[in-house]
Amino acid sequence: MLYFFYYTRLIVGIAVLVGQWAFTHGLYAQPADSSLPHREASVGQQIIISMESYSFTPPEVVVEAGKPITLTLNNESFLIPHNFLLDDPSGIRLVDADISSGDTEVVTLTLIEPGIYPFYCDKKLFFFPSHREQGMEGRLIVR
Ligand SMILES: [Cu+2]
Repeated sequence: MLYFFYYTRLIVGIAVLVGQWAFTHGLYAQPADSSLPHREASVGQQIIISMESYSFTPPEVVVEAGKPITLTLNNESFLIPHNFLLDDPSGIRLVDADISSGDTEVVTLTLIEPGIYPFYCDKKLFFFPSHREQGMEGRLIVR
């Protein structure tokens, strides 16, 4: 399978903050049909995912195959580190990003193959269940 992906790491940069501001103020292009059930952007596929204890919001994201995707991952938990692990449909790890409490990471990638790509956080404290086992998982649906 042919995957083209690259990984950009920004440490709570001003660019991210400006990007979030622009997103929340509607400066990015919106899909023509706003009744779509999933968060989709027609240009650049800008997706913001909040990481909480223990969930991702939104837990399901639909994107288009072959077009760049920018994932802005915000760890909104207090004192709890999370990670964002994205696998392809066959289980090959594509993204492994550690995100400290209060931090933001931006990941850019392009997924060529349609399918369901699970994402989750596998952090775990001592004998407690992993964050994924506590519900911290979601899926990226590539069409
Ligand atoms: Cu976690």
